[in-house]
Amino acid sequence: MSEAQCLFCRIASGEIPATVVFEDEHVLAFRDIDPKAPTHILVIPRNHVTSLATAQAGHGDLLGRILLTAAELARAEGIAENGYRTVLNTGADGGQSVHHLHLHLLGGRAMGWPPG
Ligand code: DGP
Repeated sequence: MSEAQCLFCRIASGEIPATVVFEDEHVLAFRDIDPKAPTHILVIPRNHVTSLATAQAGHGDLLGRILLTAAELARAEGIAENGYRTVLNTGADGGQSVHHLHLHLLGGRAMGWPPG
């Protein structure tokens, strides 16, 4: 799929609307359209990276920004004290359905383990 057709690239460009909760020049965070917990936010890089499997050493700073954005949003959502789950689904067996790297921030309820 070309980046022009990528769903999350289109959300990052503003072409497709989303409930954006944070954005800067590097990352965008918006509410998942099909939430699996009271708080379910996706944190994505603005520029296209297909998955963690295709990330390069040069993406290290960006990946750190994504994680730290999730931690900051957890505080803002009031879920940091009780805890939360951060998930990067990667590839077919990982359950990745949108092929633009995204970190799920899930919280507001107790999570089970192991995941399905
Ligand atoms: P994954 O299965 O890990 O690739 O997660 C993709 C997530 O993206 C899934 O939880 C649903 C969400 N999603 C899919 N399409 C849209 C959309 O158009 N808008 C928003 N906000 N979320 C979407």
